[in-house]
Amino acid sequence: MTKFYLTTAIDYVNGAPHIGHAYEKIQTDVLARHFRQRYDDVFFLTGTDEHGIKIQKTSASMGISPKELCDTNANKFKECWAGLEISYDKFIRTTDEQHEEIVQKIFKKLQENGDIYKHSYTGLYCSGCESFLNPRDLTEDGLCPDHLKKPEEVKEENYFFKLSKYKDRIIEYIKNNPDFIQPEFRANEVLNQLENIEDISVSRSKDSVSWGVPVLDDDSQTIYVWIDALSNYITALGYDPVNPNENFKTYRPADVQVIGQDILKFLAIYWPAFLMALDLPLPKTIFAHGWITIDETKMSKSLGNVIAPKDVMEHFELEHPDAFRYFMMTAAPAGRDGNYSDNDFKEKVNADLANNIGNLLNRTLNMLVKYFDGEIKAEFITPSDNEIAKAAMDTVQAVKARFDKFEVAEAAQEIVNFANIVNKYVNDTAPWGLAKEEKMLDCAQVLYNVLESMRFIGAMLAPYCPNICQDIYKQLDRKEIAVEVKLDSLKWGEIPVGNLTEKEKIKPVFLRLDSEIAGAAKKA
Ligand code: ME8
Repeated sequence: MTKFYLTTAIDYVNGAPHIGHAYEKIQTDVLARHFRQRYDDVFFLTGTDEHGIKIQKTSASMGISPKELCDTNANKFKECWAGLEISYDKFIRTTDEQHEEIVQKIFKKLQENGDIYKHSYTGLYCSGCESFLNPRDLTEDGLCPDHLKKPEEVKEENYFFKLSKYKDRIIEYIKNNPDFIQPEFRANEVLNQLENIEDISVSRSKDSVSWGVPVLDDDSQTIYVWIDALSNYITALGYDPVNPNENFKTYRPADVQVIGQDILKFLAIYWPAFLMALDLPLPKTIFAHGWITIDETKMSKSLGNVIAPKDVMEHFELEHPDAFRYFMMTAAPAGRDGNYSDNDFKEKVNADLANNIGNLLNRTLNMLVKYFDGEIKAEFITPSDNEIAKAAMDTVQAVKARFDKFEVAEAAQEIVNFANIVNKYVNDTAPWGLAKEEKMLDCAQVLYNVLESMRFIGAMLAPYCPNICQDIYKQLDRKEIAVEVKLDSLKWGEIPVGNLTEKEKIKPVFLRLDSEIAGAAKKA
């Protein structure tokens, strides 16, 4: 049995989901759907991070309880993921009773192991980061560099975790495991941060933060939100420091944990240290994706430029999320920043999904009907060592290699490159010309090559565009579900002899988005 366990960051519920959150969840979903096409047992975890000072303050300013705010917003995230067809296996909320209980036990175990001690402390706390900041990391004006807000001076007696004790082991682990931090260029950043690492405060007094998990046997202290949040990756599998659970053993450690680069320190330093302290194996890869901007501007409530996925879906009157999923996944190379604009979105999906892939299928099916009554004969079936078949098989290997490095945009580009090759092949061989010259067998074999190529494309692209690819499969009269096709089972020459289609059945799998559609949606 091959297993694959992937996770996302869990989102703070002090606001509603936007396309930055969506970028990460779609990316992890595409990975999950791809690896389901390769492995026996894939477990995909996502959820929401519901404790801490930000939620306490936001709910207070709205005059509702923190739990009410969490329930309302956790539902917004769930609805948003449903609309984007995020195929998670479990959605964890850090307010789940079982999670809270295990977080307390984890904290207790760290205390018993001597990794946690009490200490009086004065520090600068940024509620945006939910973290103490080092004075040397502030801007010249004394602001948090990420949130541009003045951190609050906090004087408290807190529990501290001996992070410094694990520093050398983490450095060694990063150096010995080049796959641990991906993309690789992020590893140096983490190694630099590790140079200055000190013990960290892992609780706050209940008077300052009441919305959180209380320390067992000391409810004057609330467990630090990052211990609480990071633990979700093991509590969701049923980890219990006292009673081990089989399900936990099946999936641990995570194969890839997808997060934004802004929280890399927490995942690549704090999290491994906690796991080492609990004597648990470290995840194989932490993958840090880049930042998504809108029209080249950082999204912010104050600028009023925050876009939710449903804004895009409604604006373009999309029937399903495929085009949006596809665009987001191609918006940036692995680990780099990306941008959304209505115009780029429209151009990209029109070029790749409508023109390149959709038209290729459509015109080929129309020629099959026109010249051969929509029927495949035995002599049309081409050998698997022809150039197009070889390019198709090579593309499957290239896509798999890209996914092994979590290069989702690059994998999509491999598929598009293959579609380009097939388009060029059609233009070069000109099957309509062959038909005119009455070279009917040559013409039929070109069409067969294209249809087989489309079957390969449908399977490889399905993790990005499950609906469009299912339509491709329907057009090809396939009985299987495109997104469930096992990539290693893809063999050339499987479109069978017989009637494949007829005029009335041919439909475009993706209609070009044009400004009229967008305009009409706007007016409505
Ligand atoms: O950080 N572009 O929650 P969060 C790309 N609760 N990614 C973005 C983004 C953008 N514009 N905005 C946010 C937290 N993200 C913690 C995580 S994990 C144990 C706890 C990403 O709601 C961000 O990088 O602020 C993070 O990975 C995720 O969305 C949740 O962000």
